Amino acid sequence: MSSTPENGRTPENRPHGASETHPQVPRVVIIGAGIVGCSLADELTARGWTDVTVLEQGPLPAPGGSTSHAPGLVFQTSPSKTLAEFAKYTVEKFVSLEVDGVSCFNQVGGLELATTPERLAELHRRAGYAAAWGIRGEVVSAARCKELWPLVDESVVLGGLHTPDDGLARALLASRAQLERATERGARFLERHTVTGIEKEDGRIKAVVTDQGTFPADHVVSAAGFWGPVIGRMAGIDVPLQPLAHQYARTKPLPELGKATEEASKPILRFQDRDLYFREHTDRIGIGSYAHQPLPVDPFAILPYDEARAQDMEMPSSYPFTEEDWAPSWEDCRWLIPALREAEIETGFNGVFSFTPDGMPVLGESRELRGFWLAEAVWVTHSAGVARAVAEWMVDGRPSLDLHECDLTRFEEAQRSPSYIRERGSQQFVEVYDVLHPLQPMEQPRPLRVSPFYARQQQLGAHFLEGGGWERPHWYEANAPLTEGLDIPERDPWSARFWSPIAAAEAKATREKVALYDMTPLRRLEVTGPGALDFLNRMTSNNLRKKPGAVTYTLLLDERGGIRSDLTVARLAPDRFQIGANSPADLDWLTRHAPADVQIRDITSGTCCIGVWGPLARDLVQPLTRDDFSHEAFGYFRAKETYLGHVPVTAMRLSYVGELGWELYTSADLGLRLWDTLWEAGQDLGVIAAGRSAFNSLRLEKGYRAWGTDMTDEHNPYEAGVGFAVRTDKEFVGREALDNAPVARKLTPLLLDDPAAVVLGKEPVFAPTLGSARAGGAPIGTPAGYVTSASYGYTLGRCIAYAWLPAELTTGAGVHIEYFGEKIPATVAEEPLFDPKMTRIRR
Ligand code: FAD
Ligand code: THG
Repeated sequence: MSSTPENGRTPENRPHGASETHPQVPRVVIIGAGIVGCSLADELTARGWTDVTVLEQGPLPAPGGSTSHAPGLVFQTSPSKTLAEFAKYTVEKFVSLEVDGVSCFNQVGGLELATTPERLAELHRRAGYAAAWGIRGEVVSAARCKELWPLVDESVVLGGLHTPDDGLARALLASRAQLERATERGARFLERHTVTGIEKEDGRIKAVVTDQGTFPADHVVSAAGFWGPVIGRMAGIDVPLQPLAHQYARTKPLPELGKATEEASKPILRFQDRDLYFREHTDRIGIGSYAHQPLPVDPFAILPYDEARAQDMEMPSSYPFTEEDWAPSWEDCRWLIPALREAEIETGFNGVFSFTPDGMPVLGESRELRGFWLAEAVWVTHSAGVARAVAEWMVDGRPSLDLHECDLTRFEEAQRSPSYIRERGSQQFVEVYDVLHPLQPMEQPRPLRVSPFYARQQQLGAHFLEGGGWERPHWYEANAPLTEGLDIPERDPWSARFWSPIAAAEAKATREKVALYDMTPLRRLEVTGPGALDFLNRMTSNNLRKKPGAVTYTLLLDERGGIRSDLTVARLAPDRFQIGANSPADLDWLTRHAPADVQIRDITSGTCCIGVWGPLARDLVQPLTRDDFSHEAFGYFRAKETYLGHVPVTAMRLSYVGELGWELYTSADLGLRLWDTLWEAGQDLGVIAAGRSAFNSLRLEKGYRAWGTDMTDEHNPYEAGVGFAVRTDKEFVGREALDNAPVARKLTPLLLDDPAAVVLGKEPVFAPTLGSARAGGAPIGTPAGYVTSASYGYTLGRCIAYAWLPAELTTGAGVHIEYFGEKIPATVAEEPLFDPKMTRIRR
């Protein structure tokens, strides 16, 4: 078997045994021959993993899952770069696939319509995503929309987003093409094989049991679509998805379509203002609606294929059409497309597919059951991209794209309850076409997780947003009086949402006095045991071989030198470390690699943290303790276990906001007492509570990266600007890859030229083509990259935007950021933008 430590597999998680016929390749069983199962078989066999068995309960090639009736609209544009990349690959692949001379993709283009000013603005924003992720698209006039879709009533349309490379996937044809290609390479597809059980041994997958016999396997991938939870239960693994029915109908032949000969020639059409989409079916129109009430389906109650057929259902995933749910949508269709006023619906059904709590797929290998993979909750649109990523992950140990938004580990325990998954999944259905602000929190179920200071935060008028299930204060109404006299530029209505000028006052108070920040949601891991130091030193890039009391900023890299996370590691005792981490994937990654003499525990729940930061932080804390908190006795990036008043704390002298101060950790039961102790001690100093809005501004002024937003495993430390945390003179995972790490692009700080302008993140950045002639002033140029994080820098009086841009763009270079279709001038700046000499922190 070709797995080596280089591909992320330690000896303990290597697949046991190789197949008898192919001693070199592992045995893979894929459950489900929908578009995902077929694509995955193709991608795996293309990579030489040819011992692939696909088990499908229904008859091939249309086994009765979601793929069997998907109308196949592929709109590539998404706020998520990862989803956009999946979709781009799906289009690229399906365009080149054909069966009997018929292409698997009909590239008719895409058109999204606006009938309200809000939607038109949103389409400009979506055009920005398209430009940022490299998808062709432009906002066009109502007249152009009419040209593209003559049946649309031009008088109600304000404009549209035209994306010429979108189109229709022929999902069943693409399944067949990939099935056939995989079969030629050695894969077998077994129809009418219903999986009934999963056999495991020592935490590893062993075999898949079906009604036709047992199939031994080294790797099993559940590509069972909305049956995922059923397969998951057999494996003892939660699969956080909710199946919901969605209405799709076709009209009778429509004379107004003219003499249609092709299956479709007009762009696929979206009318998001009424939760509708349209496509042609030769002389008919097909219409899908998300406007109806959510119709959740119990995945455990879905009928087997033959029983469904016997009950007059076309297939298990297709429920009878409910007229009453359709009626309002039909009115909306007739409003937009007058030709439908005389038309009738010929057929319709309520088709089932998967919704997750955050709308993203669920991908990856289970840590509890090694060799058991999920590739679930995937649209046709993303299917080939997902299949490629999962195949790379299985074969090479790592996907080439950043998948953290799709990682099965991403849900916290509190986000895995059946009721959470049902509620959130249904909400995703409702919101599928809504105009969503990037900061907009979910509304239910809340509050879910709160810190011990929650009651105090409420008393101070905290405005909470939600993240990872946590209630997080963004600013406090109690600080409103501090805005008096501040010169804060007015904002446009969009960027003014989920924002308050109070954030500016909180930032100022942090720079000038002292503020308390609730850092409880910051993930904390405890690593203990005799092997802990060696283990962490091997897993991360910086030198951790320091005396107890040291805190180190360090990076978790993968074998290719990509940044999996950035951590602070505090050595609290010779064999005991506390890690400040990012996503749940950090725990997963470390646990997978940990030897037997190292224990890792997530201690986030049950503990809490307050950041006390600002020039007066020492004046606040020192009187509360007998320990010496002077700069000499308690240096920067040092940790101490001590008492503040009655409260035992672990104090760490570091600050993500770039001011003097400490992170103070204690157990949850003592949290409120800690807050009250600090609050009381700070009264004479003018202490305030400050929220994440100020926090994000202050950290960007210091240039501190946020993992997952500014940098991911697609980036190496040098291009991300965190090379200072890499010690090339020691051995660690990813070390070798760094010797040839490219730095063609860089995470680049930009300052917007206009002090009143703001952007929010994910906007495209235009730069003049390097070396091009510059006639007639500064040209806008072409999309050269995209913004990661942005925030107004209140201390600087300018909006800061970090962006991935070509490394040739050096300080002073002029660029443009597109915000709602407008090109906003910005300039490459020198970092850090604030306190480059670190005089505020190191004193
Ligand atoms: P499926 O196609 O459901 O395949 C899973 C397979 O697993 C099934 O064939 C099933 O029989 C098999 N299976 C399950 N349990 C077992 C078992 N125990 N043993 C053996 N086999 C098992 N997406 C788009 O991108 N664009 C669209 O326009 C679009 N429109 C849609 C319209 C409707 C009405 C619906 C319902 C869905 C639509 N989708 C669309 C979503 C899309 O169809 C699905 O997301 C996609 O087809 C899922 O593919 P899959 O391979 O994961 O699942
Ligand atoms: N606090 C703690 N752990 C954390 C974070 C935190 N872990 C995850 C995430 N946040 C890590 N991110 C950073 C980023 C920057 C710094 C700390 C954590 C930082 N950097 C200094 C600098 O770049 O100048 C010091 C670096 C050094 O001296 O090596 O402070 O917020 N506990």
